[in-house]
Amino acid sequence: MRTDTGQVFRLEDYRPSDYLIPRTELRFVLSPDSTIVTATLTIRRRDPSERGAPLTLDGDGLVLRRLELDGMPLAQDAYAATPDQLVIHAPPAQAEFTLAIETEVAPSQNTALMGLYRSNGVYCTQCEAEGFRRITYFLDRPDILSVYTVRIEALRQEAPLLLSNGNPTENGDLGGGRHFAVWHDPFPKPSYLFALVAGDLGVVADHFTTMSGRKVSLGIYVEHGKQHLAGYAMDALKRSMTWDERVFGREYDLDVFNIVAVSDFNMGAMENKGLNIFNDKYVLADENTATDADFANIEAIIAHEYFHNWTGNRITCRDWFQLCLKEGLTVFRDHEFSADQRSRPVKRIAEVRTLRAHQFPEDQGPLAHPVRPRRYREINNFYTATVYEKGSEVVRMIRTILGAEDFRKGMDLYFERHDGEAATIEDFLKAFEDAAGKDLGQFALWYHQAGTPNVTVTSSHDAAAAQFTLQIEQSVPPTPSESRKRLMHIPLAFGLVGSDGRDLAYAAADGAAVEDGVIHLRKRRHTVTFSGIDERPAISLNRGFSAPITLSVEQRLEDQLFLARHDGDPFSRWQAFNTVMTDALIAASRHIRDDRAPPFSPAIAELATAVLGDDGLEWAFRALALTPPGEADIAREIGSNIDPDAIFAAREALLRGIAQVNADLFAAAYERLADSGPFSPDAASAGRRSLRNVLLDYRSTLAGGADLAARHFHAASNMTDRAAALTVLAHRHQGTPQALEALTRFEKTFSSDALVMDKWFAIQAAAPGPAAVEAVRGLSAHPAFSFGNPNRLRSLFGTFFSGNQTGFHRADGAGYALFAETILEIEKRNPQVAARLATGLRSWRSLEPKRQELARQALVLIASTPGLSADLSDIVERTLA
Ligand code: 0A1
Ligand code: ZN
Repeated sequence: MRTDTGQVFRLEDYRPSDYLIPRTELRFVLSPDSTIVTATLTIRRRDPSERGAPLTLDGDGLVLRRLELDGMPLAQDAYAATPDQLVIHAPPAQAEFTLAIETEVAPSQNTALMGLYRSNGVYCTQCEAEGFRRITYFLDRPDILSVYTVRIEALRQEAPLLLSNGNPTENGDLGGGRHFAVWHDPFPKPSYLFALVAGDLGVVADHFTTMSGRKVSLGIYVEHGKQHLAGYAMDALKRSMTWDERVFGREYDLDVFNIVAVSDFNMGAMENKGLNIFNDKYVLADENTATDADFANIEAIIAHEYFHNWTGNRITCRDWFQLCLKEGLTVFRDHEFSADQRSRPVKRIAEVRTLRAHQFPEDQGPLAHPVRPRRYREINNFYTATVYEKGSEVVRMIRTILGAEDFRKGMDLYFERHDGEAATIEDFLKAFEDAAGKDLGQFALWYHQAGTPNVTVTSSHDAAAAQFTLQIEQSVPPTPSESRKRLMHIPLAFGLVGSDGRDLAYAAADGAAVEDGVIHLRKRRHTVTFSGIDERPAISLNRGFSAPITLSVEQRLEDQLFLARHDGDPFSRWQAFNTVMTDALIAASRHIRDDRAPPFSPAIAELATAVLGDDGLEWAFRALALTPPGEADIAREIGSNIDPDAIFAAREALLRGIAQVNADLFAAAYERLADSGPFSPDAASAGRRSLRNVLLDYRSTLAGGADLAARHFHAASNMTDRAAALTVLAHRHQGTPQALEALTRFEKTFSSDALVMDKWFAIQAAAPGPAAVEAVRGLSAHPAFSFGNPNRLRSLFGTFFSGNQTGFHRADGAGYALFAETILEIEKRNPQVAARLATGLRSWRSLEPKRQELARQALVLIASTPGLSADLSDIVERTLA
C-alpha cells in the first residue's frame, strides 16, 4: 500500500521525459506466489546530444532480482533500487541502449487489485492509472508510448489460456506440463494499457468484418459454464463496432478483439488494447439474473471500452491531468451510441438524472474539481463523475455550438492530427476551432473552472408591442481553491411555447446571442427581446439539457403544468413535471418538520393521470415522468440544513396521494402492462416493465400493498420484476411476513450466484429507517459476503452510505460510526475501494447541525488514523477541508 506522502502533482510541472522506451519485451513466468517478470526495455534519449541525466524508473512495492545494461550486469554503485524507484545514475552515452530488469511479484497476495493479481484463480492485470509499476520498473506515464511483445509461460493445467494485447504470434509446449504464448501489439501504447490474462476460462467466439473488409476474431472469456450469459455482451460489441464505423468513421485495427470477465475488479471495465478486462457484472446477463438496467449498462460499457480504442488508445493522454480527454469524450460517444440503439429522449433523461445525482453533489461540495484538474495527490481519486459525466456534457456542448457537421469535421481533424500521439485538451479544442473556424477560448473554461453555473431568468411580456423579454443572469459559485470565477459561454437551447402547445415564431433582438434556437450566454447579464409575440408564452429553457447548469426560472405553476403536458421537447416536458414534483416535495418536507400535514396541489395527481394516459408517449418516458425525485435529489435541491427523515416522509406522502387519486386508473394500467410473450431486453419491453413497476411502487402505498407486491414477486418471470417487487417489500413493507418470505425465497434461489446476491444485499442496504445500520452490519457476516470483493463491498456498504438517506444518516450517528469502522477495515486490503466508499460523506456539510457534527467526527476519526493510504487520506482531508 502506498502510504500518504503528501506529495502534490501539478499540471504546470509537466516536462517531457528525457528518455523514451520505443520497445518493451516482457516475459512472465507465472506462479501464484512468485511470478518472475523480465522486462527488456529499449531505451532512447529524447535528445541524443543531451547527456548525463540519470534515468529514474517508477516502481511500487517491487523486488529487484537482476539488472543488466546492454547484456552486462550493472555494478552495485551504478544504480539504486528501492521498492518504489530504480535509478540508473549515469546511463551510457549512446543514443539507445537496453535495460533488462527482473522483478518478482506475488499475484495471490495482491489484494489492492492493481498490477498483476488473481481473481478466482485467474491471473489478470489492472494497470490504469499507475499499476504497471507494480509489475516492473518503467517510465509509467501515459506519454511514453512503446511497442510491446509479451511472452507468457505457465502450467498448462492451471492456465490453458494465455492472453495479452495485440495479435497472437506464437505458442508452444515447454515440457514439464508448462506452455507458452507470445503476443505482439504493433500499436505503440502507454503502459497503462498493458494487460495479461492467464487461466482456465470458457469462451464465446464470433467474428466481425470491418468496413474495409478485414476479418476480426472476437472472443468473450468467462468462467466455464457461463458462456450462455455472454451472448448479449457479444451482440452489443458487434453493434458498437458497426456504429463507430458509421457514425465516427472509425474502424478496428487488430486481428483479434478479446474481452475477459473477472469477478474481482475495482471499477467497471478497462480498455486495454485488444484485451478489454471487465467486471463480470458488466458482461454476464440473462433474464433470470439481470435487470433491464443491467442489460443497458452492459451495452453501454461494452461500447465505452470498445470506443476507447480510438479515443484513449490510438490517441491517448499526455498526462493524467488530461484524463477527460479520453473519458469525457468516450462517455459522450457511448451516450450517443445508446441513444441510437434505444430511445434518445429516454436516454437523455437518464443521463441527466445520473449527472445530477453524482456530478452535481461533487461539483457543489468539498471534492469539486475542474473537468481538467490542475493538481492531484492521488490520481485514482480523479476517476470521477466530473471527469466522466461533466466531461461528456462539455463535448456535447461543443457539438451544440458547432452543429453536427462541423463537430464531425473537428473529430476527423483530431484523429488525423493526433493518431499515435499523447494529446492534451488544448489539442482537442484546437481541432474543433480549426475545423469550424470558431473561437472556443471562453468555452474552454468548462474544462478549467469547477462548479455548477447557475442561471436565473425572469421574463416580461408587452402585449401592445408584441414583445417578450428575457432577463438572464449567470453566476458560478466559488469552489475549493477557486474563489473567483470567470464568465462562461453557456449554450441554452430554448423555445417559446404558445397556448396551442406549439413553439412560437419570433425575431430576436439580441441577434448575437440567439442562433438556431440556442441563446449563447457569454456575459453576466443578457436581455433578449423577441418580437412578434402576441401572447405570453411559457418558456422552455435548457431544452435537451443543453448545458450542465442549475436553472432558476421565475415561472408560474400553471406554466410548469402546461409545459409538462405540451412542451415539444421531451426532455423539457419531463423536466417540467419533475420540477413541479420537486417544488411540492420541498414544501411538504418543510411542513413535516413543523409537524404540519403536507399539502399537495391536486394538479399533480391530475398531471400523473394525463401522463399515464398519453399513448403518444413511450412507456419508458411515462415511467420516468411518473417517478418522483429521489430523496437525495430533494436533499440536493434543498441544499442545507437537511433532515432526511422529513424528506422521506414527504416523498411517501406524495406517492400515496397520487396513488389514491389514481387508484382505479393505475390498477387498470398495471393489469394491461402485464407480461405477455417471451422475454426480450429491448428498450420497448424494458419500458413496459419499468412503467408497470413504477405503478407497483405507487399502488403498494395503499391498503393491500404488501400482498400486491408479494403477488408481483411470485409471478415475476424475470429479474427486473422480481427485484422491483422485492424492493417494495423490503423497503415499504419491512418486517411483514410477505417481505421476510420473499427475502428468504430470493436468498435460497440465488445463494450461489454472487452477482444476484449483490442485488439482495443492495436492496436490504437501501431499506429506509433506523434498523438499517444493524441490518447492514449483520449482512456483512453473511456467508455470501466478502470484504475482499469490490462488488460485494459496493452493493452492501456503497449502497448504504450513498443510497440510504434515512438509514445511513440516522440521527444518533450510528451510521457514521459504521462508516468509519468499515472504511478503515477495507482500506487495509484495498485503499482504492475504501477511498471511493468514503465519498459517501462528501455532502456532510449540507446536513442539519447535529448530524453534521456526528459526520465530522467520523471523518476526523479516519483522518487521524496513522499510516493512512494516499487514496483515503486524500479523500478525507479534502472532504474535511
Ligand atoms: N479507463 C477505465 C476506467 C478504469 C480506471 C481505473 C481502473 O483501475 C483501477 C479500472 C478502470 C474506463 O473508463 O472504463
Ligand atoms: Zn473510459
